[in-house]
Order: sequence, then structure tokens, then C-alpha cells
Amino acid sequence: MTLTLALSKGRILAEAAPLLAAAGIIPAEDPEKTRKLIVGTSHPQIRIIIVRASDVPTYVQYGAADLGIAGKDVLEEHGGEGLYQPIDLAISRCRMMVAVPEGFDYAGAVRRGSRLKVATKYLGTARRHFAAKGVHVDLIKLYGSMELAPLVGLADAIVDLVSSGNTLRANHLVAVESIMEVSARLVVNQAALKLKRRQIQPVLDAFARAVGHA
Ligand code: PRT
Ligand code: MG
Repeated sequence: MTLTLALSKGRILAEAAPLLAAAGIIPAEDPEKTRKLIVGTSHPQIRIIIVRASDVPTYVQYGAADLGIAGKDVLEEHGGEGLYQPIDLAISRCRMMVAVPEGFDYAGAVRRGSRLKVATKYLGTARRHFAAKGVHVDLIKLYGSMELAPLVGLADAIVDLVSSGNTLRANHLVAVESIMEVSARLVVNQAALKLKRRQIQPVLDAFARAVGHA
């Protein structure tokens, strides 16, 4: 039986590649270069499918992939239904934050109970965060470049990922609140884990060793 591992190109693939190699999984073709969406690996029982970062949990939830690697940001937004999340791979680390233009009095606006326009790709996470704080927000869904929204008057604030902080600085924004620490997790389809345990468990063990958990 073949195991299918869902991965996204870019950051996650680049940082997961050494862990994959340590687990004996080397793609037969460079996933960054090939146009194929299904790529074999050096591991006789494992193939990789290349999907959008935010689609990884969906493929794994429905069993189209047995395993996947996804950021906690994406998993929180998806909800994690049908997914087992055994290993924090400690890669692609960043922080989900609330940011505003330099000089915007966020704390004051919150204290006064002002209604804030917040642009984000992370509607669910943002809604829960502001609801828990009792802050009134109108959320505006964007698919990227959130940093632009406050600069052109689309929003007062954004919820986005921050790693070096360079993007915020370059756009005269400042982080005012941390929502959560983010890193990429290995996720497994819950039914597959039961039905294919003999195949999946050694892969989990190999990842755990590669990350240094074992
Ligand atoms: O590109 P696509 O729309 O398909 O999906 P994606 O943009 O979600 O994928 P990708 O590959 O960019 O990100 C995949 C995962 O990497 C995310 O889901 C996060 O879990 C993780 N990650 C870690 C990050 C960052 N760090 C990060 N800094 N994802 C995005 N960023 C962006 C951030 O949104 C902001 O625009 O980088 C910018 C800030 O970086 P700094 O260094 O300037 O602070
Ligand atoms: Mg991207």
C-alpha cells in the first residue's frame, strides 16, 4: 500500500527537506522545478503530492493524503477535523500578530471600545482572538499582502504572520499583539493511522527522530 504525503512548495518544502531526507524520503524530482503534482520518492512506499499550503489539511482530512505538513496557522483556520497532529516539526516558525500603522493608538482604541477594521487571511483565528478580548471588529478577508491594507485605508489593523519583522518595518507597521506561536506540524489522517498503522508508525518514528523528539 502506498502512503501519500501532502506538501506545499516554498518555505515548508525547503525547511522540511532535511527532515524528509533524515526520514528516508527524497523526492525523485525537485518539487520546486517539476510541473508534476505527484512525485515519487526514494522511499518505495511513499509518494508526495504538491498542494497549496492552506489546502494540506483538506487533502489529509478526506484521506486523499495519509500524511501532510502544515503550519499551525493553517491548521487553526481549518479546525483540525479528522486530523491527528503527532509531531511539531519546529520548522517554518513565526508568530501570528496584530499589527497597525506606526502612531496608531491601538491600546487606546481598544480601551475606548472602538470598532476596528481588520484585514486578514485568517478569519477564524482573528474572530476568536478579538472575541476573547472583547474587541469589536469588522473582518475583511484578503488572500495575501495584508501589510498593504492599512496603508491604503482598507483597514485599521491586520492579523498576519511575522518572522523577521522586515515586512512590517518596510511598510511602517508595528506589531501590537501576539496571537500565537506558529510552526509546521506533521498531520495524519485519523482513519489512515488506524488502517495503515504498520506503515505509518515507522514514518512517524523516523520524523520524531529527525526532529530530535525520540
Ligand atoms: O503562497 P500560498 O498562497 O500558496 O500559501 P502561503 O503564502 O500560505 O504559503 P507559504 O509557503 O508562503 O507559507 C507556508 C507556511 O509557512 C505558512 O502557512 C506559515 O505556517 C509558515 N511561515 C513561516 C510563514 C512565515 N513564516 C512568514 N513570514 N508564512 C508566511 N510569512 C509571510 C508573512 O505572511 C508576511 O507577509 O512573510 C511575511 C513576513 O515575513 P518577515 O520575515 O518580513 O517578518
Ligand atoms: Mg506565499
